[in-house]
Amino acid sequence: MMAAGVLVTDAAGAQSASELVMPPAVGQVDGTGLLVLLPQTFTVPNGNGASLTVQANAFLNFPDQTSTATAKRMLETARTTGKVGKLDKAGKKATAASGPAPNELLVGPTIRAQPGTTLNILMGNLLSYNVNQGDGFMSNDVPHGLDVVNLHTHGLHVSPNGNSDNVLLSLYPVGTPESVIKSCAEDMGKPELCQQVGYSYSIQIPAAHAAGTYWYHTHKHGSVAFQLSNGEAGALIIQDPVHGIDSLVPVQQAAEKVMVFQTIQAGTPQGAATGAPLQITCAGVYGTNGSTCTYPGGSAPTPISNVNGQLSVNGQLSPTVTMQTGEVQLWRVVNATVGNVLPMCLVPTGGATATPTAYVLAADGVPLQRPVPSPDLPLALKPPALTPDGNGVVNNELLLLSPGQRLDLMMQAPTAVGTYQLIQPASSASLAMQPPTTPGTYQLSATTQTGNYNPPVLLPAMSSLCQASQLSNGGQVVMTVNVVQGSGSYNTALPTQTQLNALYTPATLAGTTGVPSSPTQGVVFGFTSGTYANSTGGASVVNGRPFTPERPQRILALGQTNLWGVQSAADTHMFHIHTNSFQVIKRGTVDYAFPVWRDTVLINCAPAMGGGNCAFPQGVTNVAGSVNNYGEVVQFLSQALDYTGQMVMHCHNTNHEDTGMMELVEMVPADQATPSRHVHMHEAAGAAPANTSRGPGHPAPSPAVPH
Ligand SMILES: [Cu+2]
Repeated sequence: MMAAGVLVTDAAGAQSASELVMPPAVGQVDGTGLLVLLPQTFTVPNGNGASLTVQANAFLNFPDQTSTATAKRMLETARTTGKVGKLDKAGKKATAASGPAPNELLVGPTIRAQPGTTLNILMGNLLSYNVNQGDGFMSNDVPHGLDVVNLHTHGLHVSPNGNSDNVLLSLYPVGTPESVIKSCAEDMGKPELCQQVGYSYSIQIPAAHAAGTYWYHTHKHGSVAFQLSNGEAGALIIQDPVHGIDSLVPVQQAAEKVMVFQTIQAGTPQGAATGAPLQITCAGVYGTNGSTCTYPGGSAPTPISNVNGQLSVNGQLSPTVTMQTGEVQLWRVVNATVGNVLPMCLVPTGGATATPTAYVLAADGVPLQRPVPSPDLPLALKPPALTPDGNGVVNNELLLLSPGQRLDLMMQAPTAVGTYQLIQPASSASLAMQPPTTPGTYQLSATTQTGNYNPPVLLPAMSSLCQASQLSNGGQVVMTVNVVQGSGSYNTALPTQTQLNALYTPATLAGTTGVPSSPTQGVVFGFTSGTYANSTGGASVVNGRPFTPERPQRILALGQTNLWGVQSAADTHMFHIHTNSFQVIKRGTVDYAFPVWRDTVLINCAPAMGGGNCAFPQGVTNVAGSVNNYGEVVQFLSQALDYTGQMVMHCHNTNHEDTGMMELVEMVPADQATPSRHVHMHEAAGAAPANTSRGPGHPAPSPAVPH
């Protein structure tokens, strides 16, 4: 396999100016990886125009041991003196003959680990305490604490407690007043959850852990979208040479491409000098409504114009990936965007006809297993099925890479040369629903339907997805794939489905005894401003309540099989739960052809994906008053296993998460749980409206002493 950071050359040996560069490997000192946040100025290369200069609070990348050791020293100095030194030249910059140096990319470094090992990470927060960033402010339904961080290992089945995958922890920046740390400790009830400048994580990965692509990012409630906008995310790859996809010869021989898709929402502050670096600010990320980003003791935020909304790949805009004719590459794709759904299809351009084929090895880090087809090949993604059956639902499910999700793909180039584009659709409007074709009265619910209206069409109709027309509708090119005439040796082989079926995955729940026949865990994502089922403004809530860290909002008994039913009252959401993956079995009324393990799943809402309220498509009315008119119900099976303790479930549209669309979930021993009860999917509609006021929060302490 290709090592990270190696530049790709095409058949002629010439490197494209905009060839996609891999993120570097995480820097290590004595087996401990370093993730250190520092305000930095980045050049974001643009294969389709002028590069951007962006100031971001991003992870430092380290080209060598010297720079890693330097950063560690700097972190220790900051911890003891409260002063942030400067990185020496070796620590900040490496030079390369051509193309951007790997350490200059606005993306987190890649972490790799094997099952049965411990991930030791020293996280450094060298950002500065700032009342204008809400750093001393606590509220559960407005963005705040933009310089306060922690570490989440998204998708890993590891402990959520102590110094493991604990997102209740706050790592405060340099210069945080004692009083702020103290009030954090009082709020959380545990002083150890309130740390400053540096924190050592120790995350034990079980010996039998599914191997594939995961990711890490900062997960401090109230600032996740802001931090993802700053590129505070990277790939976390679990490799298992015995039981993982890494054990398969075609995978070993394939060139590996790690692709971290991000939304770097940088813009120009009002009054900024011409040519000044773009900035990522609260107002730029969460909207220009001044009140959202005004904190006690702070001043009103500067309005931001022209916020960049284009997806970057490994910190690069519109890069190119070169493939040779017939080549099969290993693509490890991560959707680390703030909240963008990205269709994983390559669109032919410039007269090309054949299209590269994406074969799915793993979804959300777990090898995809299913009945062996003929010919014996892994599942190949196709353009969306518009009236899907079980197979079509699975295809659409995998095709629409949602925020938080990953895919491990074998990408097979056509046998002829050609150019292809990965396209970000312009807006939710371009992903509009297909209304029923026959007039009539239709009913939608979790369990019943009349007429010929079929809830599966609540999947966005997507008839224009995977077509070049997306570009004329305002879509943007995320990445170009250039297939050149092959020469020399390269991988053209694919593994088989039979081989994938022999790899390690969690034990299946579907079809086992004890599986509930109706949902035992019900979730409705919605909002509290105006009506519950309205996407405009207010707190973002789960079952009518915004997040609170004070008490668990849901209890899961260890070892109990739960059937979850999740739907949206307004807007599109992405359900994500920590610690334990789940097996998706049904969307709307359609059973999946085979269950798929995920840790994040898209929850659609008619009539459009990515926005709007769950109004029915044209001609569809709700004829039964007692049946809610929310979006489709997605059902999945899950068990809390191995770990007790508190973790979270939330929407991975991180704007929603930061404004309250999250629950504190506690996993308890089986004998301490209250009996589960069956829930009605629409019961949350009657829940009391949540408090949408910001509450008193905490008075802002005096400004930090400058250093
Ligand atoms: Cu959401």
